[in-house]
Amino acid sequence: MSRVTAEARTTYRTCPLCEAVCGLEITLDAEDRVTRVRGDRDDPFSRGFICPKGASLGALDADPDRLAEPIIRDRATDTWRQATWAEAFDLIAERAPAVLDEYGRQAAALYLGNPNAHTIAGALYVPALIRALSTRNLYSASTADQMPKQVSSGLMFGDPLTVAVPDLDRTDYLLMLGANPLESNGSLCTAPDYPGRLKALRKRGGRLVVVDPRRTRTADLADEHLFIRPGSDAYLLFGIVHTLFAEDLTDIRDEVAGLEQIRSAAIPFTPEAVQARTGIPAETVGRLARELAAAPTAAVYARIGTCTAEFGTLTQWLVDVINVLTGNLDRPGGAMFATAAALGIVRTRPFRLGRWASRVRELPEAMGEFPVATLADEILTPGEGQVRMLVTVAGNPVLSAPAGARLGEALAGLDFMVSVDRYLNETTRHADVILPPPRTLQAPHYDFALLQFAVRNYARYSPPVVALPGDRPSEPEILARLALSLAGQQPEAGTDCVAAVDELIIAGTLHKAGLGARRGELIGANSTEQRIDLMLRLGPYGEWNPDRRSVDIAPEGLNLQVLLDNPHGVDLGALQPRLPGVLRTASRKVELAPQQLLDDTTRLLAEMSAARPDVVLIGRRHLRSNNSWMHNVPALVGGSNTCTLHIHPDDVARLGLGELAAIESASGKLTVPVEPNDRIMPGVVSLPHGWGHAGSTQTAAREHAGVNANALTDDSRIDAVSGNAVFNGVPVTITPV
Ligand SMILES: Nc1nc2c(c(=O)[nH]1)N[C@H]1C(S)=C(S)[C@@H](COP(=O)(O)OP(=O)(O)OC[C@H]3O[C@@H](n4cnc5c(=O)[nH]c(N)nc54)[C@H](O)[C@@H]3O)O[C@H]1N2
Ligand SMILES: Nc1nc2c(c(=O)[nH]1)N[C@H]1C(S)=C(S)[C@@H](COP(=O)(O)OP(=O)(O)OC[C@H]3O[C@@H](n4cnc5c(=O)[nH]c(N)nc54)[C@H](O)[C@@H]3O)O[C@H]1N2
Ligand code: SF4
Ligand SMILES: [Mo]
Repeated sequence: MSRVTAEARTTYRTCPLCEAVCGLEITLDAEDRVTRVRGDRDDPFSRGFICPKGASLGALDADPDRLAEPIIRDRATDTWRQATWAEAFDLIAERAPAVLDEYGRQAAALYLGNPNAHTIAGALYVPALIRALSTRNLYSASTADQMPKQVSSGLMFGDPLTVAVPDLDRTDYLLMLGANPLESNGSLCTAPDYPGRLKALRKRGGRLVVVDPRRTRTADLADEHLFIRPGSDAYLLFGIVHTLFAEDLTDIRDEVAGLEQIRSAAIPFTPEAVQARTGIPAETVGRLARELAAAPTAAVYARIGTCTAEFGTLTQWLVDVINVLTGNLDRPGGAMFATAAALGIVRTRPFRLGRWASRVRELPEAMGEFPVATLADEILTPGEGQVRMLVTVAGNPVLSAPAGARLGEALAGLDFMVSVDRYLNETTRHADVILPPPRTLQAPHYDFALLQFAVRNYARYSPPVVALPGDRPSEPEILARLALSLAGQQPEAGTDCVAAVDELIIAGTLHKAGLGARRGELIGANSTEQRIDLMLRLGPYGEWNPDRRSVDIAPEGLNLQVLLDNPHGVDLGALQPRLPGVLRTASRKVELAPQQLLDDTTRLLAEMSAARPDVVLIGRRHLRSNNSWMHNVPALVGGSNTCTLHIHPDDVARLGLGELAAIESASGKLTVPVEPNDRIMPGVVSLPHGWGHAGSTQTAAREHAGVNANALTDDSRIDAVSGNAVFNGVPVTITPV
């Protein structure tokens, strides 16, 4: 396969495919085709680590089914044709204003998918699109993912982006719940080579405890694995909190508010009381509390399995409550806050939740968004403010949102829909126009979002590897022109829409910093790079920051030139304590007992002894998967990466199942291949999400179609505090087929 020509070249850049931000070494041939991808051994953070997805970046890039040009759908015949960029934007400029004029601004909705967290377009240019739409109907994958963590962090620390991560490389004890980094490579904990870091933890004498309804590959690596009934992590954690108080094991080092309230809230949750709900023996709960308190340093970390559950926000809160009570918040080896190099959003006022509510179900906004679990309601329910037009950017909510099948039906009834996406898929097939971004290698890369959650401070900028032809819009330009077109406007010929957006922001930021005169000093090949330069200069290590944290790599302060000179990335040191400076709460203390969370504990208590369903559904991830959109790479699908129902052999026998089973929930019914698996708890079954490609135009994906697990999840069940979707613990009945 690999064809090395005289003009072959090797370049380096960050992998954009998951949160691990690995450095890649990419070899291209003379025609700019990828011939080899390896881990970048000179990256100080990832040190050569790579996974099968990163290694397939070339195959993904070469995918013949990836859209190269815009396509437009004829609604009457439901057929697609290629279009020019001008045609595509003209159509949007004609159709969108008509919908908005007739029904008002709230008739427009925007859905932002997961890859926005991995692109410069998502970080720097989506905000302009949001402003242009000026609708409250904003939705994203965040409410199918980590919103509970952001809400709990917002309420405890005052800023939803101030998220504590386990100090993986230094901790002596890690209690991990609902995460499987051996498959996912980590989440809200940016740590390339997570598996290697866990092995190192054990090698230096540390202890790893994994809590999961499945004995995962991560559990195999642990000192101890505990099965837990889906959706019950808040009970387990409350049992630990209870024990810490009852046995006088607390060691609080931070300035906190609400200590007495959390102490009394924990009283009913004795280890004995929570045992039946969690399935974890009372002695074990007590022992975990004692171990956490006794370890020289310890961290509790809980991820998606615990977020996408009914008490997701309470669980995330209790994680940090335990980190505080055991003296581990903000200390080396505990749970710490990263210091990302680029200037982020400067929050001056404390985070607030529920500043407005959704129209149909009156669900509270969080971080300016409504829960994706109510997007279908807003489209399907008539009345003033009904959503009639949708823009999606890098998302596939028909496969990723709860009750996704219902959402798909809702999309079919929209008046107008535009998608910015690489593929024609289960969601974008409902669009009128699809605007595809260029090749990944044609875009610059910087991880604005993920480096805020890193286990080591680090920065890396990757310029485009392959030049973009002059007439081909970049994704930032697509977003900027889309923003104009939605308002019925067209840029004048020759206008650089991206530069126009950047100029406003650069000027505003310089003005606020009192540096208006220094515009000319910013470096960079274009306005995007100049913006990054500015964010680095004003950031915590920045050349223009008088209080900067000094680092060896840039004694005069960080700027874009330093990153250009260090294409493998720069190490900015181990995490450092940041309290109390990082706090944005009104009290300027860590809030241990925010009222909105205390209120939800009443419900938690009431549910403790509620009758439990016989069988519940959870999800799972596979190392070679990436939500819904990498199933068209032949090397990644098949084998163990298939859409089967994992079910305990005892349940197979009890339910009399053969090769296929019918699985039914309150939302839908599917027929699935049965895969007996003794690594899952009896009474729990697992189906991965992101499948259901029957009828897809993507050749390989269609051959490995699978079913849409989110046809079974229920959009009426959410985490009450954050509005997050509930994917785990869905009651189902299973019958032989
Ligand atoms: N290979 C691969 N990597 C990925 C992705 C992918 O699709 N494939 N997706 C990326 C994305 S978008 C994200 S957000 C991250 C997620 O990263 P992780 O949070 O590590 O996600 P998962 O691997 O799904 O692990 C979740 C675990 O929670 C368990 N679980 C389910 N219900 C419960 C419960 O009620 N309690 C407890 N304690 N555990 C439970 C599941 O069995 C599963 O093992 O992964 C990212 N990385
Ligand atoms: N049942 C169940 N459902 C889940 C989960 C679960 O664990 N269980 N996990 C949830 C989680 S954590 C997440 S994050 C969501 C993900 O939900 P989504 O973000 O809605 O889904 P993805 O499958 O990640 O879709 C990404 C889309 O972006 C496109 N894309 C890829 N790269 C780019 C790019 O550079 N630019 C543009 N414009 N488009 C691009 C892809 O073609 C694809 O259509 O799913 C959630 N859904
Ligand atoms: S672990 Fe994530 S970032 Fe690293 S190579 Fe794999 S997909 Fe890319
Ligand atoms: Mo996610």
